[in-house]
Amino acid sequence: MPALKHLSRTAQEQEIWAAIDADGGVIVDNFIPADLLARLRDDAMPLVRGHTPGVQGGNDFWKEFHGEATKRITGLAGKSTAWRDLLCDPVYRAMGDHYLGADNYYLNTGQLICIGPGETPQMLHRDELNWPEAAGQDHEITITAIFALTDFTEENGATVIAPGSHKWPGAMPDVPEGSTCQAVMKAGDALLYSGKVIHGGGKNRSADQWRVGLHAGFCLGWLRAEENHQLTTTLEEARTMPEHVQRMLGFRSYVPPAAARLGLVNYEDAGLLLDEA
Ligand SMILES: O=C(O)CCC(=O)C(=O)O
Repeated sequence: MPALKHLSRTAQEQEIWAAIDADGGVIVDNFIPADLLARLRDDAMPLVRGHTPGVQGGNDFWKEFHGEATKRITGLAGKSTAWRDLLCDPVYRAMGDHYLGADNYYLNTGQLICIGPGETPQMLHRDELNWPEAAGQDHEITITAIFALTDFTEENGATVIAPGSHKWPGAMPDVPEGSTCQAVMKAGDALLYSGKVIHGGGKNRSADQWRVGLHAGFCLGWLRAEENHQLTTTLEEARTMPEHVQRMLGFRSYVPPAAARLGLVNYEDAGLLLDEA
């Protein structure tokens, strides 16, 4: 039976990266300190209660991918100071720096994914196929964490993942029977995983449990992020945020290691707009 390794929050970063490299993902137990978890839940749960499941627009593929009994809440940076604090977590940042290069990435999305009773299994996928032309390289173009804000159980839709599938050839190979497991986690744990590993949200067989995860990944700075953070966060709000959060949301321009700058304003770094308040 395939399984993911569990590591403790105090594990050496190299040990965490080695587990991701070997299996495509790892669970870090107690990733989020208890006080921060409580603040995240205080911020998140009213949003979850006020949100309607399913998606309004889009085609049938999009509706199925989203999930008819799933609530997805984005634009979190403007809604939760706790999320901003988690975004600055040193191990989470180190994961981005290690796989994508320091200052070489942005937040792809930071969304609550709340899988409700009766939800069917999400189609299995690789996150990097958001950008098919850039996918399939030896290096990562995206790397993600799913933070458990409630317990993730087999019954309530814990993420399904195929350990080792980040090394399987082909864009989206078949997933043999018996090659997946579920990322069963306690609230506060985190699943960290490669953009190449095959995974998806699990089926929620419970009568009344909502599985709430904070699905938050990074992508290379020259890729278009899934979420349009600059339309959900105002310039005024961005000015109050830590510099790292401003950068993650794209309010600071991308200065790649060996090419032109991207995301400029008046042909200057967009960060000047923030600094000139
Ligand atoms: O919610 C989950 O467990 C995974 C969701 C996911 O992979 C996605 O929507 O891209």
